[in-house]
Amino acid sequence: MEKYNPKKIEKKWQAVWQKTGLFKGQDFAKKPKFYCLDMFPYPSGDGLHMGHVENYTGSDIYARYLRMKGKNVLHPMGWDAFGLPAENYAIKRGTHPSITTKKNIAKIRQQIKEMGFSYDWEREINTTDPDYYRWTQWIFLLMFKEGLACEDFAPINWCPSCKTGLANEEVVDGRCERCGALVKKKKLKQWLLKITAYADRLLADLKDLDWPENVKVMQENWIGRSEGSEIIFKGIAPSGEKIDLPVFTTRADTLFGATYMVLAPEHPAVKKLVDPKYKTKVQRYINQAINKTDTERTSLERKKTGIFIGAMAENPINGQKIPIWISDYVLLSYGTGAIMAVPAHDTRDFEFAQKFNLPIIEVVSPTGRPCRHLKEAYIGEGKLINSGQFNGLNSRQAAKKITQFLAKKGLARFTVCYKLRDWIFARQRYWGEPIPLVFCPRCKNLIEKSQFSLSKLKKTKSTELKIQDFVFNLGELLNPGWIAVPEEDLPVKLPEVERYQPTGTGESPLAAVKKWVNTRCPKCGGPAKRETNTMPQWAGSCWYFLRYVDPQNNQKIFDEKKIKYWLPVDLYIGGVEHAVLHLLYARFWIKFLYDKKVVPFKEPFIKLVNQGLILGPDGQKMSKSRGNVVNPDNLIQKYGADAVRLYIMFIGPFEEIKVWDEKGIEGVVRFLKRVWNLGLEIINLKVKISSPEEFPNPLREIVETEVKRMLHQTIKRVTEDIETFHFNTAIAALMEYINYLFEAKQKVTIQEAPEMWRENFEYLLLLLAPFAPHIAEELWQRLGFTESIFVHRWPVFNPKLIQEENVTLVVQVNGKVRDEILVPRGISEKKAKEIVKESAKVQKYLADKKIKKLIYVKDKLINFVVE
Ligand code: ANZ
Ligand code: ZN
Repeated sequence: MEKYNPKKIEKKWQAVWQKTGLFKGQDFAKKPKFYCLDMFPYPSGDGLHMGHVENYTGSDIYARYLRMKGKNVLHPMGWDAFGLPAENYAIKRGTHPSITTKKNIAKIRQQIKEMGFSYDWEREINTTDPDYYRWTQWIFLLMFKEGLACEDFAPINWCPSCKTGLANEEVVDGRCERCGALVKKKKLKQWLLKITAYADRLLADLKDLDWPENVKVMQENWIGRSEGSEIIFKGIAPSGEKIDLPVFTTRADTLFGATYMVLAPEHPAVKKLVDPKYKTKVQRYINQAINKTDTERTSLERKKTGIFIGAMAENPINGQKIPIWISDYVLLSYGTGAIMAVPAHDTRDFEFAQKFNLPIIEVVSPTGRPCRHLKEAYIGEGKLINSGQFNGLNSRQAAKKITQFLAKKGLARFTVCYKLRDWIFARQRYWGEPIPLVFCPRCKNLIEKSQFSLSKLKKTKSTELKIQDFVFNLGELLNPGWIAVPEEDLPVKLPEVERYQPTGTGESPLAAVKKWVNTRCPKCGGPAKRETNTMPQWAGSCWYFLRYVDPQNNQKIFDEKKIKYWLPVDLYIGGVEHAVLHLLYARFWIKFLYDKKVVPFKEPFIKLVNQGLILGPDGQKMSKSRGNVVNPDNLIQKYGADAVRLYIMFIGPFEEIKVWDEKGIEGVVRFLKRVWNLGLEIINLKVKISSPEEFPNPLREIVETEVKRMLHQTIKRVTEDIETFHFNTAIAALMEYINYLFEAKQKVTIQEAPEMWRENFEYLLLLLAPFAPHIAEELWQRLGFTESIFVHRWPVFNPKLIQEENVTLVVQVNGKVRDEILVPRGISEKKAKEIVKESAKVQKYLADKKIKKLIYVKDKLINFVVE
């Protein structure tokens, strides 16, 4: 018999599917639409890794399943090709990133095609294509014109190895998310996108999303909303002048316990307050602190450092004078950059007070009585003590009352703080979208001389202002000199350069391309210079899922009708590592585009599923340096794509961590061979349809019903398991089913009942098709079907047919058999008792008798012991 040979069939079907356009999403089709999206890969030089294979196999099963369920499925693929990973790879190779990127894309595309994924390739996009990034720039300008992009000179995260600034989201435990180098602080000119303006909505709308709980929690924590109070302390300068020092606290109830204040070292008030005698020492401390990253500064393990600045502050609640310190554990960028320190009730303050011998006053007690010797901060809530008129109140009431009390004097207010910072949106690197702005000194002059004011502009409800002959948008007014490139001049193309390596000076390599940099101001025509920073790698992925619906449109970003038909994304599958990067940024852009009426929905991804990490055979994270990376190419070569697909789904639950074990793949291959062999047996049977009379077989009827029941149970299991992403158990069900068929074949041969066998086998193929599409399609068409198996409808199970079978229960009274009754399998003792008592034969022996004891052996026997 012909052997199962995936090499022979897989390529063939991939070509046929492609040619017949089987997986095209049909714009505006009447069928219900389903947008099934994968996180698109960046084209790394190492090609596809197992995480991709897992991700894309899962979504492919789902997409193929939904098509068979009658949905119009959009399932596209593209390349996230700008950014650090692609560029770092090119630098290492010494080859221009535009070349390596093209090569890497070609390689990954081929690997993906070899896996037989059902993408609609006509919709392929590439974020480095000028026809694509034209629209990335267009969205950026939309934000700029709304005043959501601002130039800033604050110290930012700087990766000394990648030689670029990084967003906070790209710094993980103080290290560069890409290369792992320790991140430093560096003062640089930056573009910020005001994601903080959307903090509340990004938080509130999480509740409507069908996302894994842990991802929602990560976003929640990242946004970090804190309700509290701002309370104004008065700092006393050496001159005697009093300076307002607002603090942010979530525990206004502890105000009487504030025994000192701490300002962030870079706090602007420090200069005014510092006692001249302390100046040199203070300056030395400040210089040290500003080079440290926020993570380093706030790390709980680090020993606290700090210094008294020689000035006192007044506590507004009781006028008490307390010393003012500076310490790097207070961050300038959070709250007000200053805190009231309450060592009795805050762990960090406690440690600090102990180290520097500062007083500790207990003001909250769980019992309402003071605890004489505090060994650590009591951070819980309780009753107020040592707090004047507020004694006896519980913490929450007290926080409210104290804030209200001070608010009357204008010394406090309720407020909300966020951990979320604005998105640092400029990279000093070559391989990214150019930021479509130019700097014009003449326009800068015009704007600055005009003395325009934002509040006046707001009153006119306009975001534009005419100054002399020129109309400036809000972005231009807020960033004097920066002029938006007109829409019709987009894209601002990335110039071809020979030197693309980062300079490390804080300037992008583009700055050296004088011919490109020097240009004319689109507004006044004067000499101007282009912005030379590029966008971060996350820009292109903020909106790529919109472009898939209309990838070739060269008039508009997309056709609104297509967006309305396909979006939002119904299912998004990808790795959990994007929980606060890509997924937060994309939500932000969509909310902005919604506000601008560019898209008609507020959230891009309705349902999110994260595939679980696949560990190397050694149980460690797969990495090149560990040498435990499994290469999909070799596996496809050796076993075929269907086997790889099945295996990677079979090793464990889709959403959980799994360990790679190549031995398991043999089992999957055995399964495919059994399917193949059974199929050929059925297909090759050349006899005419036989009648039951021809082969009298007493088992035939029983086997037929049993096989049918098993089939319908399998349909139910596989369907439900696909719906819930339990692909591993779906495959297990298919394996059990085929084993069952092989057993049944011993009882009733294919020759004896060719019709039954054929029918059952057709169902098996339909159920197998989403998982192992090539073998299913091959056998399907060999069975004589002329249309693809994927246009055939998904089987529906008949609930009547899978009902649990009945068993015969032997009924005894005092050990004597009185009846045998058919009952559903597995019923409880109580239920059995009820059913059995109905029997007249049994009733006779039980009438008026008291039951002393009941013995029940499930599915077998019930024995009443009566007096
Ligand atoms: C007094 C106090 C007493 C505080 C107490 C806590 C416990 P979350 O919940 O994270 O918002 N804080 C405020 N601004 C800070 C800054 N810029 N750098 C470092 N720490 C800062 O934390 C709010 C609390 O963190 C605030 O409440 C403040 O300490 C501190 F028993 O104020 B608390
Ligand atoms: Zn100008």
